[in-house]
Amino acid sequence: MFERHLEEAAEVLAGARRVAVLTGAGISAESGVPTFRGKDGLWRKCKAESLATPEAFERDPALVWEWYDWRRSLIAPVEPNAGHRVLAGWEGLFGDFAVITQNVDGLHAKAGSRDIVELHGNIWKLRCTREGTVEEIRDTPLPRIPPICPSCGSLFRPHIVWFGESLDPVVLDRAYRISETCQVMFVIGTSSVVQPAATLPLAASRAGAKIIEVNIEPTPLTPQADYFFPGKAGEVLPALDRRLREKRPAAGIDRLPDRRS
Ligand code: BJW
Repeated sequence: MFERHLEEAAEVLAGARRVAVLTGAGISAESGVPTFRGKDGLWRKCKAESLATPEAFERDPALVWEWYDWRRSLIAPVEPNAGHRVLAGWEGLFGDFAVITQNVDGLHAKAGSRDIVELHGNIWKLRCTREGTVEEIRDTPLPRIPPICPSCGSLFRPHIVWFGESLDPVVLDRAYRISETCQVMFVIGTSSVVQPAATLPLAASRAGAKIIEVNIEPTPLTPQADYFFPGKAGEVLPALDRRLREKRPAAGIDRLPDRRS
């Protein structure tokens, strides 16, 4: 069954020109980055509301910054895994190919993906709470907690979307545009419970895209997916990649003009 579905999904992919991917924490799990939910998830050890909300930051900015410093120290030595690398390799295979990620770890870019939509921000960036200017974080741990904007003296905050905050409308618009114009959408390693990200595959499906889900366990999206591959992203994606590349000459995947721009 798994093998037959793999073959079918590779066939669907081989015939597609516009492919989108939505990723979540599960794709980075095999690199050693903890997920949020589940038995070893971050929210098991600390409450999301006490760290990942604007109210938590207002209450205790130093505590929130220490938590992000700790997370950066976990992520800094980590390398992308086979799942990230397959997606980076697919960028050259299709006319349109974009990775929409909920992850803030920067591993898709480290693997070589270039067209990345970061829905929830980036843990390697900070933003001035007054001026809104965004800067890269170069030092881990930070030399001063909480960090202060050198230009206006206000607090810097992590460039991350917390619960109760709206996503950047430009970023979200692009994510919807990609979702609504793709022919195939992969949904990889996300529990599909956080909005509005969880709506993107539904928008893609409504617009006629095939949905291919890869996760170690079923999610609320699974009943609506055309294919569900139960397994690790770092194993399923390379298996699919092998089949796709066998079909590629016959399927005639070309670089076609980008219809999205
Ligand atoms: C593997 C694997 C392997 C493991 N291979 N797979 C009621 C209805 C609708 C919406 C809301 C509602 N109540 C509140 C809301 C809004 C809220 C929301 O959706 N809450 C839900 C939890 C109910 N959303 C928001 O607040 C968003 N803003 C917004 O909606 O604004 C308007 C609004 C505000 C308020 C009310 C209503 C509207 C903002 C969301 C920001 C999310 N931010 C976070 C944390 C900050 C980032 C950080 O510090 O890192 O982003 S939350 C956290 O969840 C993080 C993630 O990006 C996000 C998604 O998690 P993800 O990636 O799915 O990870 P997990 O851990 O959940 O799942 C991992 C999966 O991988 C699992 O399925 C595993 O099985 C799998 N897996 N190993 C493949 N090897």
